[in-house]
Amino acid sequence: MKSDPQQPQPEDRAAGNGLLHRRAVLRGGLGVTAAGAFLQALAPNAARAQGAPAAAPAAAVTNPWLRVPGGPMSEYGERSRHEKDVHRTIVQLYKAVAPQVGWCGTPLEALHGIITPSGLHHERHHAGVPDIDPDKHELMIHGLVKRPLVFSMNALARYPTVSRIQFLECSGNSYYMLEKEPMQVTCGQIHGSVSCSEWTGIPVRTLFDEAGVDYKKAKWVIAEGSDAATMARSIPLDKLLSDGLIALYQNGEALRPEQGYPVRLFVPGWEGNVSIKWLSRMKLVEAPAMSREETMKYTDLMPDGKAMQFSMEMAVKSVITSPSGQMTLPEKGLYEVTGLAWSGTGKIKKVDVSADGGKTWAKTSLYGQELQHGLVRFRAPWQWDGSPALLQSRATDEKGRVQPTRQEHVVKYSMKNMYHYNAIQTWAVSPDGKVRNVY
Ligand SMILES: Nc1nc2c(c(=O)[nH]1)N[C@H]1C(S)=C(S)[C@@H](COP(=O)(O)O)O[C@H]1N2
Ligand SMILES: [Mo]
Repeated sequence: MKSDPQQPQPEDRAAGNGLLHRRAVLRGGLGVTAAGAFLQALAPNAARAQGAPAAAPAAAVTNPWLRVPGGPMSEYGERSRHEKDVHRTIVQLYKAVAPQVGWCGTPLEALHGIITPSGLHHERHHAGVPDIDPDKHELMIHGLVKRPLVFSMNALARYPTVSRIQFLECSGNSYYMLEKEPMQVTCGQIHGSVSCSEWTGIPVRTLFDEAGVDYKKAKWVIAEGSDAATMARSIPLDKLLSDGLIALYQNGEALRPEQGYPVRLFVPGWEGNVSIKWLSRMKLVEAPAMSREETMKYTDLMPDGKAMQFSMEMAVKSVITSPSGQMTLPEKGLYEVTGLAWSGTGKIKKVDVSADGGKTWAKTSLYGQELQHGLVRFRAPWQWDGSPALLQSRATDEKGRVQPTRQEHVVKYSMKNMYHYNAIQTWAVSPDGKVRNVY
């Protein structure tokens, strides 16, 4: 019997319920291979591109932008006005009394690649975004040091810098997944308190060496911001010496005010809360300060009612960003299952995806894997046959740590613990193409 070129061949299948090998889709030209035939079905205009006569006059010829000159240059660019639907969703828990307190997640479902545009970076402010004049802002390093130092922003700008592409995740990210019923919102509204930028700045070690830190005595650093919350966290000195960054720039330009302009601490792979924005001082001390943010907040409630402190490393995690919650697949056929993976404990080694709720798993191709604490983009082709599917992704890091299931996560902590949720996300696709969050 002749095989149907529209259908994937047995050797194209990577796992159950339609997951394909990437090579099956990428090899060969349009219409030549079986997978090429699916691609052609996705692009009804492909025939025109291949030289076949167009069925109707091409609309492109009558489009006004082809006949009149376009707009002028601009001094600072904006995205297309047709892209305004891509935005953060603002959450204000105390809107009436404190509208500036809250957070807004990155719309992960609308992103491509691994860099978060600065205008879509997630935000979390405890007392709003201060409007800081860099000429009046200073950074002080003091405590267990030989020479307490105060830096103007102009002085900081003269130090040697390094750049790194790294994620920043709020430890409260995904806590909506502890709701009794799965919330029916977008991927970004649940998991979007993670973003990834190219951060440029001065290694913390450079400034600590200059201040002459008493490395025998000092064990912790209290970092404080100059927003109205004067948020402060204690951070182990060793961590800051190994990769802490005094960040001045984000994606090639000065930090955005929302991200800590003119200077923030950046602590790679650790919960966002310790990356103090609007950084004004770092005090070298022997023991942690036991600030509000490390006693009543940002501790992990355990099943026995005790709370664990200083669990600042972010765990291995991933989420499928497309298809994802609130999307509708228009028809059966070929889709790319894609998403993001990250880990505070090491590089991402692999991400597997399942279309049958975890019964069978397929490998994905990874982009950004070489980055230490970057976001990794994973991709796998999926031929949806119109039947119900349960899409999942599962990340493994280089130390062999594997993302847990939701069931495994919720028994590890108290159900009231708000932090460090990293379980596998399941998106259910129903025959009408609707994608929902399910447990
Ligand atoms: N000074 C100060 N630093 C801060 C905060 C803050 O409110 N004030 N929020 C913290 C929290 S909880 C997180 S998750 C990150 C968020 O950084 P972002 O807004 O750049 O995403 O900043 C941290 N640093
Ligand atoms: Mo946070």
